[in-house]
Amino acid sequence: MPEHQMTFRQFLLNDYRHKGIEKDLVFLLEDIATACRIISNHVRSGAFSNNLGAAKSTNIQGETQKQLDLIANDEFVRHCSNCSRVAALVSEEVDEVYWLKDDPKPGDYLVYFDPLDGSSNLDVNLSVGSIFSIVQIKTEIEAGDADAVLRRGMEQICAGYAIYGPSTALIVTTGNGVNGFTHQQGTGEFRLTFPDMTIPETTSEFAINASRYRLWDDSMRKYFDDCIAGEAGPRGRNFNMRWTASMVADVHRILTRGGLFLYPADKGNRSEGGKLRLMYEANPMAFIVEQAGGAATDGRDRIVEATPTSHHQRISVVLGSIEEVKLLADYHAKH
Ligand code: P6P
Repeated sequence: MPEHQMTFRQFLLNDYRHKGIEKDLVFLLEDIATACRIISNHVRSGAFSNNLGAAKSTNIQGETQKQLDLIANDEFVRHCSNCSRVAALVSEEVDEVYWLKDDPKPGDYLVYFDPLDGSSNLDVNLSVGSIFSIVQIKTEIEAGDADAVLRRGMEQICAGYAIYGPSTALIVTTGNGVNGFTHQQGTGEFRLTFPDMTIPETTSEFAINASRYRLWDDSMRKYFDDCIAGEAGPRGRNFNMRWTASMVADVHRILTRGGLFLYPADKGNRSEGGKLRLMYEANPMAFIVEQAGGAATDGRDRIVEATPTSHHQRISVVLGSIEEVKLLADYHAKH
């Protein structure tokens, strides 16, 4: 079978044999892929099961939860619980850390996830996704110790996302580059369709919620103004802008054709540290982007080096084509 038709399991077993990933990680990733298949089905049939609307609850972020947020969360919990190595789960949709067993050796995998990212796009039929991150703990931890899950992004052994768009795709890194698999109707397999994804070093496309311009710092405004000034301006070329309000979709576009994604802390969200969450949005996407040859910072420092103080903490996010990430840091230093 040509390499590009390789199934997710064949690819993972190849990495197990030749890249040293653990067999338990292969099984866990297959379970996560199954959860994503099921979530994809729920998303695509949401209109028939009246699932696109709001649940009667809010999450710790104060966001009204969609019914599908809760359904997706349950699928991740159910499938990650199959793996005896998983000690705890951290979900955007659940306030507390979810310890899978209360015994002295709870396991050495931690899984962090946003089960349905961008779910505000569900009722307008735009792409949404699931984001996950897996850390392997190298020290003994105690079940129930909430601080035990405060691990830096550098400790990740795996990160990925599923995008529920015109097709359902699964993008994964285990530290050996980034590979994308498309869900094949009929067989139900995720097949390798985007091998060795890399982000072009330069770009003329950025993604930001420009309605927050009035809240940005001067350096962020100057960078934005110079980009939209086009070829007559200081950048000497025209820029394009995209914003989908779904991080998974924006990051997937950047992985596919380059670009810069920005969600800076601003006067409107700085008291909380920004909008996007470190453990289950910024860290996994930063690991993926760096593995694809891009860069991911908080505007200055690498996101994966950030030391977490709470499992729902937020952070500024700038990620994508490495030259543009570096240039923005220069703007911050100068303005
Ligand atoms: P805004 C979705 O709620 C999310 O967490 C990311 O997926 C997305 O990039 C961002 O927030 C959108 O934020 O302020 O534009 O709605």
